[in-house]
Amino acid sequence: MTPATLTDRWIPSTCGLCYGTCSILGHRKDGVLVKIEGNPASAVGRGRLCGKGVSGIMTLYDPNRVNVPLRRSNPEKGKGVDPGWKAITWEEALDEIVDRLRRVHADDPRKLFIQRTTTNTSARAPFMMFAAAFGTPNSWAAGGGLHCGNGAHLIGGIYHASWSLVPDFQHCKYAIYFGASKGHGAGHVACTNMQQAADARVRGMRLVVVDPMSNFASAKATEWVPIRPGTDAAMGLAMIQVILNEMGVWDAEYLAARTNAPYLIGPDRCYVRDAPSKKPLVWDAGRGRAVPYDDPDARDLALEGEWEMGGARARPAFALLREHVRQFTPEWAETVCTVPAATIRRIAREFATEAMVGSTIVLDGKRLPYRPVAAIYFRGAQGHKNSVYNCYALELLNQIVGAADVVGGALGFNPVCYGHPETGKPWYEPKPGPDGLMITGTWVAPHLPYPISEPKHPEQMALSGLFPLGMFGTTMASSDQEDLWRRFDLPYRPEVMINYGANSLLSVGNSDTVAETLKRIPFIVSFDITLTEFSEFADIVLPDTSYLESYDSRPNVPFIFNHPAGHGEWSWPIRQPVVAPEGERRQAAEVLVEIADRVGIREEWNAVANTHLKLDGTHRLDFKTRYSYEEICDRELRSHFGDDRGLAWFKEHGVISWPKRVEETYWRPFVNVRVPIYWEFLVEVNRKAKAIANPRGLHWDDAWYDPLPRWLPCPSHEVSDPSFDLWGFYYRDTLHTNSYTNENPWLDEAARLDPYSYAIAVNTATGRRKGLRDGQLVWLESPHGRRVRGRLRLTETVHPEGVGIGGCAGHWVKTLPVARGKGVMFNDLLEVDWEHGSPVNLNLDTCVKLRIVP
Ligand SMILES: Nc1nc2c(c(=O)[nH]1)N[C@H]1C(S)=C(S)[C@@H](COP(=O)(O)OP(=O)(O)OC[C@H]3O[C@@H](n4cnc5c(=O)[nH]c(N)nc54)[C@H](O)[C@@H]3O)O[C@H]1N2
Ligand SMILES: Nc1nc2c(c(=O)[nH]1)N[C@H]1C(S)=C(S)[C@@H](COP(=O)(O)OP(=O)(O)OC[C@H]3O[C@@H](n4cnc5c(=O)[nH]c(N)nc54)[C@H](O)[C@@H]3O)O[C@H]1N2
Ligand code: SF4
Ligand SMILES: [Mo]
Repeated sequence: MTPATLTDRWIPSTCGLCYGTCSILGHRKDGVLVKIEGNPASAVGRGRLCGKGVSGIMTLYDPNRVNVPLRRSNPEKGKGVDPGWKAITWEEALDEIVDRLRRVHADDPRKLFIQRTTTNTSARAPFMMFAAAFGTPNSWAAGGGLHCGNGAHLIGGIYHASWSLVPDFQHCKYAIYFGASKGHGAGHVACTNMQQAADARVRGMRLVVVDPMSNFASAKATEWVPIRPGTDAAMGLAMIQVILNEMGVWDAEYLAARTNAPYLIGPDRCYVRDAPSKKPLVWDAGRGRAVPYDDPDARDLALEGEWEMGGARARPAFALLREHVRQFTPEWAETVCTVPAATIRRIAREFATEAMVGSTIVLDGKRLPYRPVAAIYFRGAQGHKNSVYNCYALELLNQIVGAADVVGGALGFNPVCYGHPETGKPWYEPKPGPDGLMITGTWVAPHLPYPISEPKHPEQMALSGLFPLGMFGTTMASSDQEDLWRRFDLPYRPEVMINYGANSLLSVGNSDTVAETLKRIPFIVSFDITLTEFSEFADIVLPDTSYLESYDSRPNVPFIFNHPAGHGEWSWPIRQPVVAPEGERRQAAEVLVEIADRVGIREEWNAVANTHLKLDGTHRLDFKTRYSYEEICDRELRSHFGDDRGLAWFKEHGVISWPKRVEETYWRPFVNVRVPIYWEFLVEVNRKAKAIANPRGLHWDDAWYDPLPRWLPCPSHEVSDPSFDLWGFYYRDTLHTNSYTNENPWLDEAARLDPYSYAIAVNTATGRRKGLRDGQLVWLESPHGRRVRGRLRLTETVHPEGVGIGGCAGHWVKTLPVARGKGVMFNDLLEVDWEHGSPVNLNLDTCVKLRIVP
């Protein structure tokens, strides 16, 4: 121990036990981390930590951490097959990796496949940058995005210029959660939101939770509404029908000024356009004629009516929406989603009444729209084949009453930022794009949610060229991957895979399918902190530092990913080592810098870093020099906060904070952009994608590409064998993060004390009817013949048709002795193929029809 470490210090950093990235203080005594607490100086967490955050110390000091590079000696790969690990030196490991990568780079860079976990956000920038510098379009986050974000982030981006949304906890009076637990068991910016949700409860905010199981949000809610999995759009659409047609409530001013509701639609379902400018037309009732949507003199844009335009009839998009939803009566919805029509009607009425359309409030001396209601959706509602329509339909609830990014409404995570008062950085705001519709001011995925790119013959493993609404696709690990690739003549196959942490064996779908896809990849490198089920398939494992031993200048992926919404402060924290790394562990980002250099892509890497991290002026990297990742972090911080506030300043202070302006939090009235309540662009996307897919024999159903949302069934809703009478779904346990923390002994102990964490929850009446007992071991069987076993918990808190399974459990490797054999591996019941993916964004369907076999 050096004298420098023989100290007693609290070191500010960032939690990495889930993507919530709460700011922490690590108490280091004589070089040993003895305690983790929340950092009250940061708006991210506000000094609070969840139980997982506190337990990070056990992950850091896990005796099963990987400490040296490893090479497999057993060429045979398979689930449960011992790789025969042999320790090698870093030099040997890097030589072999670089040799492979050089060959792939020279031959076809697309043969490199990169996988990273969303759980530790520090992977995001360096691995995305490496993929871009290397020239491969093939990267994904395993179960991340595929389960939680393809639809939700797309809709969040299109409507809020944000990754996702939360209620304005400070002002909202009535929030409805559809399959989300933000501010409770999981979700984004968890710890700040938990405090804010608690304060909102004290203030009297009503919370209605629509969920097949009464989980962590429902436990604190005013009302739990049990719903059949995968049917949220049915309930959402029926609510819209009640609000628009039974109640006749909508926010005409907002819809006319900030959405495409007034755009005229012709019989071809497309915009009627102005001849010279090609701009969509609206009907100016003030002047009694059609004008381009952005005509500055237009006074009264019509939302309803019908006009003859160039020999055809044209109607405003809003009129079409109103007409479209008439078919979705609450009585119809009840047959689909099982929520009683009277309940749907009541909740719709409560929502629209509480919205107080037309009301305003004065904050910071500014008169602002006040709509204290929010419809929130996330993983539960979006994790389905019908992901896009579910989120689209639910978001329209916010849109029709004008409750988006205004006081009390549904808030995106910080889509507008005017920067630190001294530097004006970071600065971004949404801007109008094609046809006046909003383009996000900042974004973290490779492509923007809008404008939607033109479908092209796909040349990516995920076929993403053909499915421009998706982030990630099932074909990265599907059973029909080879068939689909052949159909589209994919000109290469993955040859090298680099993984950062993600455990795709557990997190994607059934592990047999995922294993088969991995076995076909000739060379796999995995950066790991412990040896997981994924590591079993690796050729080389590199010992990574954990979040408590690493640098990151942007752990919260500023700011739209994991920074609290709502009024208050901006905080930009960093992540820094709380203790020095043990053994030969090296931070993956530093290793990537070295690999990039040795492969010969230093210039590309530096160029990508300049744009990705928005380095400016003297902080830009010149192409010839090699910079350590730590130095790149320093330059990013100085670019934003000035030369006095580089990494050294942040190591000392941990976080920089400044007040939010009201125009940033409640930006909607201040930024002149529109959002689409009618997805005209889908007509063209469908036409082009279909023209490419049909000749390749891919079954194409236009119903998924309607410009207005509808409910379409998932495969689980179409199973005809009556013996499969239940719906399986999963939920996050508040005690665990995905498959990661099952190995943490404190969290495992807590989970073993919890009756539900590792069990199968079934409704008591359903269980009794089947003659099942609480605590009994049973098999769950899918219509595809997949089976998992677990212990039953009979409870009133699950939908009578539901089978609720906590977390992402079921580890089998000996190197995870705490996690091994715990919990139920729900994903082993899921198919991963074209049929079980969304034909719009390739999201995976995560509900499955089941039967219980004692
Ligand atoms: N049944 C079920 N399936 C799910 C989910 C679920 O809740 N239940 N959730 C879904 C969702 S939304 C997501 S995002 C995915 C998540 O799926 P994954 O991305 O696979 O995430 P985790 O299961 O959390 O596994 C994270 C892995 O990263 C490793 N890790 C953690 N920190 C570090 C680090 O600093 N360095 C390195 N090298 N490795 C590290 C951990 O050891 C762990 O193995 O799973 C999806 N699948
Ligand atoms: N404690 C904890 N926190 C986490 C994570 C974690 O693993 N553990 N993971 C992080 C990640 S990667 C993500 S993506 C977020 C996800 O955060 P959430 O969106 O909150 O994730 P879930 O708990 O998977 O799903 C929310 C609810 O949806 C319900 N649900 C399932 N199917 C349906 C359905 O068809 N319709 C409706 N209405 N509800 C349904 C579930 O029962 C659950 O209560 O959390 C993040 N935070
Ligand atoms: S919510 Fe996530 S980031 Fe925050 S303390 Fe808990 S585990 Fe850490
Ligand atoms: Mo996720």
